[in-house]
Amino acid sequence: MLTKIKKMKSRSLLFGFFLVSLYASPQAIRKNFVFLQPTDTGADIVRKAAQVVPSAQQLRWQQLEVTGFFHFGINTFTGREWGDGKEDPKLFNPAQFDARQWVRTAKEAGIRQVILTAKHHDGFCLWPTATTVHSVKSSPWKAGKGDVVKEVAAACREYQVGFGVYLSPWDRNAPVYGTEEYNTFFVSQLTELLTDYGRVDEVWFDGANGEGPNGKKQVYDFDRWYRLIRRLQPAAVIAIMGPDVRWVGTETGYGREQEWSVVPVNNLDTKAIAEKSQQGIAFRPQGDMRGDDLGSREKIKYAKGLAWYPAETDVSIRPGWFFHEKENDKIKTPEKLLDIYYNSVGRNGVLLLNIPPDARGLVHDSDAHHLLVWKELLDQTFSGNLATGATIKSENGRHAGAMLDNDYKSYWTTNGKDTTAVIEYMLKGSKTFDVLLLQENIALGQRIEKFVLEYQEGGQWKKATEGTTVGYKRLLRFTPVTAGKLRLRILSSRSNPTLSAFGIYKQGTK
Ligand code: FUL
Repeated sequence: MLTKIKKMKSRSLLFGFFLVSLYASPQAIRKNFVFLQPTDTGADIVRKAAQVVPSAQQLRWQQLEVTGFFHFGINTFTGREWGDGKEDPKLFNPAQFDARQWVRTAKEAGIRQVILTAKHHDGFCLWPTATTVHSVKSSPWKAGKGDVVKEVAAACREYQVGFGVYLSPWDRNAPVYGTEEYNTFFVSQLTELLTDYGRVDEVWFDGANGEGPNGKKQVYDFDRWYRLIRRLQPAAVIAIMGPDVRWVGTETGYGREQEWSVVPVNNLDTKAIAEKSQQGIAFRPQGDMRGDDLGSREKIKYAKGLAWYPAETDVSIRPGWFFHEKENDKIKTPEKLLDIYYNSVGRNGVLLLNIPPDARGLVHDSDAHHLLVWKELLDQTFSGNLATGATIKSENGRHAGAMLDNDYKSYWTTNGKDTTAVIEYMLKGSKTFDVLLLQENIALGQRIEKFVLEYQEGGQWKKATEGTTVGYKRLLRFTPVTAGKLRLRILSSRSNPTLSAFGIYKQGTK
């Protein structure tokens, strides 16, 4: 518990510094950050907020929706969650290791990208690095000739699943940890990972550090690391202690009810941006990333700048991040995973679900089973949109059909400067449903602030559900409703609202 609290503290301290990347393309007009001026009125700020858009990497990442984590390493063999770096590499010996089974299982569960813990806090490297002997090279596994990173990367290519690496900044084994030399050591490790294994889609930097009061203090040269990543893997997003993706703030799998991808940053520095933009790297603003509300009008009104910094919701399928035999009966049920899905993906976040392979080097059967049943539950609900074929009436809007065409890029929006709208749907007959799906076209920003879904019964409009933010995806569950006529009222938006998708579904029916 104490370690957890320490960890949270150090993490939130580190979270005081979060970062914003510059838009890669120099021609791009819209950016993923904006400065606010002291002379800006409330209306100016709201307008500017609506113009902040994701970078190309951020947009691609958001559309993945469900991603996976593989926590695997020396802890898998010691039963610990945080190794101390003194473990004997000889303990590492996954006799039935099969990276293809991991990735195949993930893919079957609907996971579109996975991140491997190439090095956790214990410093043990899952690839035969030249930087230390504390690696698979010193283990009996494949007589020291194995390479977990290589096999996972190859399996990802085979199954067309994105590939990411977790490289823990905190290293309890490296003798140079706590000195400037560590930054160079870390750069060498990153360079190996980013050059020897093909395309890398995500680099995950953990904020955890449990050194305690007498522990080693390390100043991480994040700027140097980001520069390297941008140069070697320009398509990758840098997550958590990085400029592109923000930690949602908990490890429960539940995001915020109101989740804004545009959040305030309070130390945007024009000079630093001008210098660093030439090198095409990231800059480092500050702000709180853990409150209940990060981006409402109230929150952005005193900001110095705003940035697109979307939430990643990480959670483990088991109580721990690493595999422990004794937790085999504590695997999250498919129903729990479903609830997590609604509260992460359905709340404008990307789900990062951890599936820790066991000491054999395989995803355990029970985890695999829960994942597959979870996927089935999702498919049962989401494979058929009950609004398909509806006739849509939107007096002050255009391209209404785009909401139902299964093409994210096409979208409905309002005419002129209208920020509110009423959209009516005449369904193809009467339908029973209990889930609403909405998607804004975030390539144009996140705008919707308040909406209500109503249905007609006996000539009266009745409320089915309501919400605040939408963002990339919003899912809401409610008591089943049977109706043939619906209307969505957008009550407030920061600029012309957009909708790429509108869906209604009945839980548990194909
Ligand atoms: C935390 C780490 O301390 C855990 O071990 C795990 O890797 C989790 C995803 O992040 O900060």
